[in-house]
Amino acid sequence: MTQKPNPDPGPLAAARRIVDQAQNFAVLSGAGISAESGLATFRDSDGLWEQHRVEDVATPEAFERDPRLVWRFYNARRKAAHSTRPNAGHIALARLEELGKSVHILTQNVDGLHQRAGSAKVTELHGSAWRVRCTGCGAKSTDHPIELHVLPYCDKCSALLRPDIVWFGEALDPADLAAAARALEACQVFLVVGTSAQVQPAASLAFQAVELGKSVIEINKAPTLLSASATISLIGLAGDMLPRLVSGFGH
Ligand code: BV8
Ligand code: ZN
Repeated sequence: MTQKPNPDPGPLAAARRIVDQAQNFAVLSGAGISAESGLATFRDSDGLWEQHRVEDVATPEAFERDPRLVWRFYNARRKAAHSTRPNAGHIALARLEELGKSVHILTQNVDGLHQRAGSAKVTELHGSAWRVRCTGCGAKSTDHPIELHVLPYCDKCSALLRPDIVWFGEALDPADLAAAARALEACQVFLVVGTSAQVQPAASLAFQAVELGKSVIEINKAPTLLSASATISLIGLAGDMLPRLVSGFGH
């Protein structure tokens, strides 16, 4: 349920001052930043997909049990992401870099919209819907049609191909976690945008930022588990709040 945006410009004005004065940013983004591009989030739509909870479809067990169902799920996500475009929230984060700030995006999203908006430093903590991995030889590839033929097989070793996505119960890539730790350490401001801050270990980055004394600015259409600990919690839509936060938008 969408809460009324903060009526009082106080927190937004305070957040703008922090952003204007800082040079180094890390951003943790979740499905909520892509919602205004028309992409479903995980928990707003109560996660139902073809009568399955997402957690039941985005797991290695689900792929073992019914790879066709899982490929239909990811083909639908690829098609939806392909037919939309970055929204004002993604674009505002790319603009922050154009203003000469250092911005490292740590996204839980697999849609590729931050890169399409022009953000240069993006770590996809949960993988990418656009990358495919062979279950046999491990080869990774991105040269596939928007919707892959079901079922897709490796042209090198003929084993089954899977989305190169971190499913529930799978470990994140240690290199991505190391990059996230470096970005967290180096930043002055840690923006948390459009995430329910429930999925670990990604969500823990936001709480570590609080521990490290960073300025943690949350943007979400509703309060989350993080809101009470954030330096500033801005209630509103990412596509509306982020442009107002990044000076040079003339708001
Ligand atoms: C692992 C890829 C172990 C798939 C995803 C109990 C405690 C701690 C951990 C666990 C636990 N029980 C289970 C676990 C483990 C589990 C976990 O955290 N589960 C949760 C549900 C409790 N974690 C894992 O399994 C991780 N792996 O632990 O491995 C291990 C370790 C070593 C060795 C072997 C194994 C792997 C997690 C990654 C799973 N993959 N995605 C895919 O995308 O298809 S997670 C999935 O959830 C997406 O990445 C998504 O981004 C992410 C988080 O969800 P959000 O992005 O936050 O989206 P959500 O819908 O929840 O919220 C949207 C938010 O946006 C809301 O707050 C809403 O208010 C807001 N919003 C909406 N519209 C807007 C908006 N805000 C602003 N503007 C708007 N317009
Ligand atoms: Zn192979």
